Amino acid sequence: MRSANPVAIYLKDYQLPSYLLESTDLHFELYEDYTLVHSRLQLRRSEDCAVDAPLWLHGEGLELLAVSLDGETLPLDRYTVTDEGLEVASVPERFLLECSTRILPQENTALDGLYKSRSMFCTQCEAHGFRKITYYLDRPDVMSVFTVTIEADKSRYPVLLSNGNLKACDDIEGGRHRATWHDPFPKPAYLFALVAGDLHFIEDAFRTCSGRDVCLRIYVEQKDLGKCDHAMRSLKHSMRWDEEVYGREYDLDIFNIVAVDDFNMGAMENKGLNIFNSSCVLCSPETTTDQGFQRVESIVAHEYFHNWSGNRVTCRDWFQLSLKEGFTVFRDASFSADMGSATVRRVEEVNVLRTSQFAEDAGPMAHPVRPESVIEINNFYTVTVYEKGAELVRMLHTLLGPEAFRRGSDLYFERHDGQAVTCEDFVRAMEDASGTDLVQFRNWYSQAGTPLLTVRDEYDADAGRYTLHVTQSCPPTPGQASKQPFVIPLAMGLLGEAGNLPLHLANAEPDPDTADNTRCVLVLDQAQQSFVFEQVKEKPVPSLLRGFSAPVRLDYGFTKADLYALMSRDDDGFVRWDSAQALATRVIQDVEKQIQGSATVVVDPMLTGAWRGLLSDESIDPAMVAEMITLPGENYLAELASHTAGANVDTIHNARWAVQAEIARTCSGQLLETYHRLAQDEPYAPSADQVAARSLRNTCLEYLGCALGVHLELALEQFDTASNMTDRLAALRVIVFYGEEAQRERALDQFYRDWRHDTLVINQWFSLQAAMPLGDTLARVRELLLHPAFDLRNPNKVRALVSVFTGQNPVHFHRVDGQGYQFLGDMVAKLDGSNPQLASRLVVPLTKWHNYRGRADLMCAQLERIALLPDLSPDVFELVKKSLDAREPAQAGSR
Ligand code: B3K
Ligand code: ZN
Repeated sequence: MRSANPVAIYLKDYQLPSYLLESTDLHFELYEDYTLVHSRLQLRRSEDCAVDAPLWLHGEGLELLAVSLDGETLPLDRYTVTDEGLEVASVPERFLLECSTRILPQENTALDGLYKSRSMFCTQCEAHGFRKITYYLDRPDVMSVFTVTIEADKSRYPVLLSNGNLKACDDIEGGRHRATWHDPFPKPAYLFALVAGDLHFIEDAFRTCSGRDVCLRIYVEQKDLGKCDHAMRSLKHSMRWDEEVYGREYDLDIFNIVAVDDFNMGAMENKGLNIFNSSCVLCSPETTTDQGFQRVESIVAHEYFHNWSGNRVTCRDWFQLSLKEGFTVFRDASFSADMGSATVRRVEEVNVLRTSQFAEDAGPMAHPVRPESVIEINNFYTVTVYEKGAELVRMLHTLLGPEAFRRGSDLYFERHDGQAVTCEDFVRAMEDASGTDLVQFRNWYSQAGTPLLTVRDEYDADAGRYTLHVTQSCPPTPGQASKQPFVIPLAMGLLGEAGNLPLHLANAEPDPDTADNTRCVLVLDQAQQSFVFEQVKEKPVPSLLRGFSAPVRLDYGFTKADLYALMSRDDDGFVRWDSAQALATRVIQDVEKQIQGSATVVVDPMLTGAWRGLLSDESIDPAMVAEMITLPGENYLAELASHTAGANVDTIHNARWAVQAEIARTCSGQLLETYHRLAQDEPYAPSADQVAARSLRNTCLEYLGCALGVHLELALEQFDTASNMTDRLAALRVIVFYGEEAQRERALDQFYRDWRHDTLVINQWFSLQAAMPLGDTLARVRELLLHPAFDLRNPNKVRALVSVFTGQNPVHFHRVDGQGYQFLGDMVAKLDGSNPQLASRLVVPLTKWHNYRGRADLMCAQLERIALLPDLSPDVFELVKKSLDAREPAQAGSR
């Protein structure tokens, strides 16, 4: 690794800012080969700061042209410029600092700061992008009122946007024009945004609860104007929902969204000017799947909700990132649950948690929801900070109840409006508003790792007494050898022969708020606890962790018969799904053992019988049936195996495949019947009913296609006749995954010819090929890198091809010859110099080396190779270093 290792910064070293900004005036002159940025910063020494404290401004990659203080050019001996910023010695208590810098947005391939996406200028400043624009106090606890003037060529860049309200616009000489924007809300620099381009918009209006009219606009390229309606509808639903559910009203007179093609993530919540990856805005039935529609709805909502949880109340420092992200993910998840099927949404969330977050928590990058040290903050926009962070807020909601939770959020917003605060402030507001002691709950913020609940039970038939013994533990994680107990809400019920039993918990008052006495929430807060239920007339099956009430793993020792009972009869939709998954997991694991022992493969008929029952039960929401009969994914099965002997990807793949084929064979009658029954002829709508029907129908199609291609003609026909992308892509997937080579190639060619004009659709075409189980997929992926539609500078394309291959095609990525790892090493080497954030995301699959039996050495060899790359970015350095450090000497070489 390079000698000057990047250093870590620590939460414990936080210090208040020495200087504050009263106002920020920026003037941008945009040209084709450079941009000039003139800043006027009105600064003031903060109260507790020493009189002789120098002023330090962040700045990276800037060419300083001029700097003056209170109108006087600063002599050279008054300031120092380094790679990281500008220091000015002996400044007065209050002063105006003016800087002019030159930057090169057209050469900015990192997509951080001001850059060009195709022909337009745009910005991305979170977390540290603003310091690449001008010298500044680029930290979230320094907030300032911004006035921004943008000047550019009028014909190339007719639209000039920044945060807040438009104050003036006029033409100037040389075919140029300028616009001035003013944002009255003080904000940290990470929420600054600028856009200049040849953009067109759709417009709508929203009347807020207090009767103010807000102008809503979505700016896109002219060709995409027809694909903005769903995003606009989603925005209006979000605005109304935040008023109704959280009492939050929008504050400016305009709200703008701009779509850009080159963007490192989904979207960014800049004040009044959200910038979106075009893949998270543009939708049409012809080009976008149901999943795509849902993604747009939830991301639009997420960014909108940040206006309160993030912008009005922001983070004191980046260690507090989950303060805004965890809370906002919880808010967007509740919104999505209200817009569609709540249980299906919950299932999707839990799949992400169990597959990605649990794996992160068990690996070298494990960190608490509020990390204590960080080398590169961009590496901490993780499933732990986002999704586990949201689970923490959800647990607070469960523990306090909806009313007290709402009092808590009201108090939080009221108390901290306009401030930069900490996770502690959030919890304290919840505590103060509810009167609940949350001291121990705070362990969730400071301790990493996924807790394990071990549950055992006893039934005394004579006494009618049922006892649950619950033990909680949490495995060690880097830097945290032992853990204190967590506060864990365990939502549960007891299932009897005829349904859920009434609960009589010994030593507990019945909860007056719940009319339903068959469910309760046990609050675990010790390493070991027992709960006694009286008047239990029959031996029940416990229905545990209902709704996934806490982000934990559960070990109870269910028999297959228990799981079958729960999946068929429990009241809780989540538990029914979870039990179906657990049953399928057991059966797949049985088959894994048979394959390993070279025994004949026998798929337990209990599973196929259960699947037949689900397919025939028209009383269940088809979307739920689809989720229930979809077998657990290979990555999830690998994550489970990592807690025992370690994953063998080939055995997992073959076992899963064998079970899928057996279901297809034994349920073909029900699958066919369901497929035909759910055909729709009304025009496409992304409505819950239609989405549910398509989801189950296409799940059936996949089963039908996988059984040796017997029913492939259904997929071929659906591919030709589909009227929407959901059905077309589902059919293409079946043809490509299970068809013969000629059928597969013909369909792929056809799809490419039909959609070559639409880059977002072609990304799906790349992804499908990257995920192909048959053939030499790696060779295909390498070839596709050279395809004219591929572009290494566009993160969407890199993710569509490379990340889908490394993340969703375990069998080919984990090839026994290590070629998959070598390929990833090559890609990281290629991308690290141009886009470190993207490169560091790509590395993640290699950091999971400890999960894969027999492959760890090969995976680590690539990590070592990457470590030796010259000028490695801090982003990639941090991941690689932490992964290699986690390798114990005894393990090296033995795997
Ligand atoms: N806040 C942004 C993420 C910024 C990522 C910077 N590397 C999007 C979001 O979570 O809403
Ligand atoms: Zn966010």
